[in-house]
Amino acid sequence: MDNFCEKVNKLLREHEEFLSIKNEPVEKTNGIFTRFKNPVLTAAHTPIIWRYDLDEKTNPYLMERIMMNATMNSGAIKWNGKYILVVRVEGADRKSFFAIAESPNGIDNFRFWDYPVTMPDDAVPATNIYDMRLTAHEDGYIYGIFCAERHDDSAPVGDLSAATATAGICRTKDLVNWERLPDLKSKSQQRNVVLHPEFVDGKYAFYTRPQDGFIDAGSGGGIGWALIDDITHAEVKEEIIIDKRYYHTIKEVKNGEGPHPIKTPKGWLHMAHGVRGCAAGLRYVLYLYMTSLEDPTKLIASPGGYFMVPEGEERVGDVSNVLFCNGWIADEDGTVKIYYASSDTRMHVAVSTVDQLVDYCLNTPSDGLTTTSSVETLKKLIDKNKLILVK
Ligand code: M1P
Repeated sequence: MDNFCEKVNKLLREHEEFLSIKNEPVEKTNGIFTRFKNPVLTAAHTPIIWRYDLDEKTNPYLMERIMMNATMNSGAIKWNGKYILVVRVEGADRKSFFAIAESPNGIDNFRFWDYPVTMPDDAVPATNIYDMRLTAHEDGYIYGIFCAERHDDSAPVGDLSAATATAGICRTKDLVNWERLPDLKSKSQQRNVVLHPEFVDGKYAFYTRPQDGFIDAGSGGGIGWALIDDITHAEVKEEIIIDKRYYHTIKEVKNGEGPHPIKTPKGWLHMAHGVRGCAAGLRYVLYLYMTSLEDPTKLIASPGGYFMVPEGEERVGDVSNVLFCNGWIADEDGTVKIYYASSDTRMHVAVSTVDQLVDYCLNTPSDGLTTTSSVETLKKLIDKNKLILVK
């Protein structure tokens, strides 16, 4: 075998060994969820055939021709017994695209399908698309709602950073062929839009995140809710805020719905991200909340503070100090696999159960919004524990 051929074989062999590494739970847990030692997907997990030209004539140095920068914010679904992530892959050219990775157990051995998703354009093509939330809706389709980003042509000439965020809508029955529907019409810009899995009052229901600008949530108020008459021409006519932002909390600057909520006997279980500002920049953490089964707009549990924050190497990346989750999978046995990205760079999994997450939501004290209230809450727990310890 010639030298080039040997080099290619080595590359493929080493990549396969890397993809096959078993993931292990970390021993320390807080009783709420368990993290795993290795990220489930990094840029290095993307296929060799995406990155290298394997033809000696055109790539004699066996260089990476198309570099991949990150694998992040992924939608998730269980499909034909496999754990599927619709990954936001970002190339070295800063363009994000969707690609599907599947695993037999949801915690390791994720492998990308050979080709990325070919997403049809809307009438006005987007420059960048990302952060898909997947919903297997009761109408029989799997929907993907994602952010479609375009240059803001109303910005002053020369401002090449000004952008607009709109919710793109697509659907599929096989995860291969995607039908693009018109983008969501809304008075404000929108990101972090998610489709509820059931009809509500016979309509499609969307979690929204109205925002004043591309970055600023501004007067947006928090996570919204809108009923849509026709998903093939989706328009937000009325929007109410169901999970508000508050001063001096983990979601002071902005928040956004994660994946669609999980239906539990005690209510809809939601994952979201909350953002606060500090001298180091924005800090994105994950939090949970619950809404009523009878009225999904009614908040029934709002545990105070965060559920999960960036830890260790998760804290550092392209956009540091960020955890972001737009995919989780609840298995038939009640296990929940939470797929979260750290610092806009890599994907991880954490494992919990519906029972644990619901217990966390219903029994974690809510945020009293002042130090006095937090101290009183803490004292109550200490009093209770001291009584138990003297027994
Ligand atoms: O960089 C952190 C996140 O910022 C945005 O989220 P949000 O709209 O809530 O601020 C998104 O661009 C997201 O992709 C990114 O991870």
